[in-house]
Amino acid sequence: SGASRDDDLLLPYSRARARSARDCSRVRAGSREHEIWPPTTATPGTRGPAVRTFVSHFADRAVPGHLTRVAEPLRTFSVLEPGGSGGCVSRRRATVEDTARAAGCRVAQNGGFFRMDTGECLGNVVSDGRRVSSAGGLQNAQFGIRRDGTLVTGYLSEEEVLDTENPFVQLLSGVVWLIRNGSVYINESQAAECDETQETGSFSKFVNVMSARTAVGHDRKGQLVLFHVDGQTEQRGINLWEMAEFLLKQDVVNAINLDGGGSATFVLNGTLASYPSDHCQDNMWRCPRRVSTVVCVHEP
Ligand code: M6P
Repeated sequence: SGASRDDDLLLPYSRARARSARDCSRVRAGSREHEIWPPTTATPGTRGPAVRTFVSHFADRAVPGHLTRVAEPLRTFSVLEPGGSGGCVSRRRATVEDTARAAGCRVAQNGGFFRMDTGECLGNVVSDGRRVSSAGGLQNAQFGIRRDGTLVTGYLSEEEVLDTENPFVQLLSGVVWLIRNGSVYINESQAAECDETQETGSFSKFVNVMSARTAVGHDRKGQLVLFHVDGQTEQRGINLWEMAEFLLKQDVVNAINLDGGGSATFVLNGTLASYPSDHCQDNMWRCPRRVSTVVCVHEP
């Protein structure tokens, strides 16, 4: 949202990416490209999420954010609907604080994309074993946990999402598979994914513009990793390349980009701990946007 078309022409890349019919086609059956990571048990003595606060330099800009690692995500990580159970079907929007407080999250961030005008949850949403929204096989980056604790990152057909042998207990959709098996996967994502899921502007702008950003993935120890940086579209923050580089240095093996911009929100123990870019009704102040799904780290 808020993207000016003219700005795109000033950027050093082509805005006019030819849209192939495949981008937003729906893949119902068969197998799509994705990575799986086997379940791991936490080393004894690991307690709760490890939250790190940083102010890091990205091309000389100091950008604040948080990196959170979660051991045993199967027991402590949930995708939550906005305002709790039933939020997607009723197209509810809620602040991350409201959703996180009601669920007792120790750490919470905004999650999946949504339609800014209707509040509709976009993509796949499986929340604590309940499938509450469907991507219908649309190709966007997915991150999920299966019943046995297997971490899944990448693309999934509708059939794979609906698997009953080892079903997803948590699943959400992003836009752009940032890191695949230890390598940056942004160019491939731009060629393969449906960019109608984001409202920032052209797919190139979405990838390359400075903004507040969030991501989810996992590291080489099988810990779930949440990432957040503050920003304001076109003024502050980082682009997707910078986010992927940062995550690679943190030993992240697979990660997807979640909603950013005015949606980017970090909540610690129920309290807002980020500087959102959305304006309040009084333009003097900034207010956390009411968003769609939330990624939550809670007690086992
Ligand atoms: C809307 C308002 C602004 C916000 C802008 C950009 O105009 O909500 O407060 O800054 O959108 O939002 P985003 O960075 O999420 O695209």
